Amino acid sequence: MNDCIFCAIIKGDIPSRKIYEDTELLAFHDVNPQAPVHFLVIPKKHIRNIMELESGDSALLGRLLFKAQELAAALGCADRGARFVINCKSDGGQTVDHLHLHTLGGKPLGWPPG
Ligand code: DGP
Repeated sequence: MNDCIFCAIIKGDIPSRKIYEDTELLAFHDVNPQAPVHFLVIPKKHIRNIMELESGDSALLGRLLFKAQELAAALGCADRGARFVINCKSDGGQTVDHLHLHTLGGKPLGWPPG
């Protein structure tokens, strides 16, 4: 997708603070952190949002979730936990149309969201 910010990050055209990368996944710190730990894990495949997942994406999404768990633990969130969030479309507050899982931790987080 030519106009996708996260595809540009994957290509290296936009810099990011990468935490992890393999052939299918990229993880990087959020540019506007809402907690001491706030990173995103994205599939390199351009999937616009969670509503556009297909059955063939199951293993990819499983890997993505497990990677977020691993990285959250590595960043110190294993004992106290974290929040794992996927925003979707306008009502869900999605601002970047490339599927991404937020991981937020390092402090107690409020609930419910506003
Ligand atoms: P969402 O509202 O779920 O679509 O969140 C998108 C997140 O992406 C938001 O927390 C800010 C982050 N973000 C947007 N542009 C960039 C960028 O260029 N670099 C990084 N690292 N994060 C970005």
